Amino acid sequence: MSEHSNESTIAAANVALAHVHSERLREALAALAHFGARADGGVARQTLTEVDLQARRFLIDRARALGCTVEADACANLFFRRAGRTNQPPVLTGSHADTQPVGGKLDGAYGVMAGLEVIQALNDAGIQTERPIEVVAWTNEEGSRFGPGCMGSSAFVEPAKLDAYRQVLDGEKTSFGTALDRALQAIPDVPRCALQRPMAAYVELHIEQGPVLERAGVPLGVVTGIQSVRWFRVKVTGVAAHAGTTPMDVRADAMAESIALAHRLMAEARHYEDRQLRLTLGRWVVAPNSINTIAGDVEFTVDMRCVDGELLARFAATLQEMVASHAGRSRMVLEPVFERAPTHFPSAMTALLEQACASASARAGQPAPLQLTSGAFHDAMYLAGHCPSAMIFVPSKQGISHNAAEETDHADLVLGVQALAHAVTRLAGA
Ligand code: HGY
Ligand code: MN
Ligand code: MN
Repeated sequence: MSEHSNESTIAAANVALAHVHSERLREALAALAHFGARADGGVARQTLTEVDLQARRFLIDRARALGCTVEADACANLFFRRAGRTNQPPVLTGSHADTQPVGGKLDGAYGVMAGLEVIQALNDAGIQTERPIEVVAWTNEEGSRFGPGCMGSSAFVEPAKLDAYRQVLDGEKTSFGTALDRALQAIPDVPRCALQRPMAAYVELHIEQGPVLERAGVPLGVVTGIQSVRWFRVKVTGVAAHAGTTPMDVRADAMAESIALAHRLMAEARHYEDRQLRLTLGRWVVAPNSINTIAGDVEFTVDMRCVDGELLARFAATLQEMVASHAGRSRMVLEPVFERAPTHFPSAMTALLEQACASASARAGQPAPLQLTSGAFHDAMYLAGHCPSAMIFVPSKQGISHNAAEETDHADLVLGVQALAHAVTRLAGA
């Protein structure tokens, strides 16, 4: 990793840090949150929906107003580029602009707007870096409308994945490929760039989405890695029948048999709570979904995570065994959706972020940064396989995220962007 420790670069990094503008950041976050704004203060901006396309246009216009050139790759990842003195592989920062169905204003959006704020700070400071700097808005990090998550970043790193992603259908039977083509057609003024372009390094700034930093009273976290994750769909096919006339002993009740499996799985997960295994059965689709008809079809999702990748593999095997040995009248099928082993960021990157966070914290009279592992997955888990990568976290109030109430103190948001400005300037060289 080519990081620059010469005097002039460190001086420039501190100047860039000092040019981060608090009220400009506040306005930028509010402006992006407008797209898909909900009455409860949350944001509904699922990937490649109309409001997401409008938000993309907003980001393109805003980046161009900062003097950036804009490109999009075949997975509609948007890249906002600030030229450097040379055309060496750029330093990449950014995150995702898509949200959960009921998301907050900051998950992903913060990292994208922080990257644009770093560019504005460098512009204001009149700093020209050696390497170009690019800010990325990844497509479909959340994986809620189209599974799996991180389609944009994983296709960027492993282009062979894109063909299969294009076939994935959402709940309205729209394919990801159709939505993707529509998104690319909506930006005819944005030239195409290749997937898998060489990058010098990747730094992602994100909210923690958990309670660790807030409990520690520390405003900045250096993320050393991301826990492993596996997603599955369970499809249970029974026989829809009359709720009143059908005796219990002849039913092929897809809901009763799904609930039985869910209970067994939750009970099994409780054996590993001390090992930080986490299990979520977040989405249930029931047909015909009527109060007085026995469920004929149930599909539910399984999200399992653990810092210990081997333990997670054993737990996944337990689920597979439970489904394989299912003896009810309904048919039960288990479909893997995606899996990612634990991610470990290189110590050279975490050390550089540690210095950047320490500079920002010291300047603000705040405690030194904390090192932690991310419970949430992020695009950085794929970029780590492409270039030296790492992440910076700021606290989430009460650890809440994937919820309209998601919030972070503005002073902490500013501190995170200052640390990012320092780190990106160091990596790009000045
Ligand atoms: O699910 C996740 O961990 C991410 O927030 N999409
Ligand atoms: Mn996120
Ligand atoms: Mn998220």
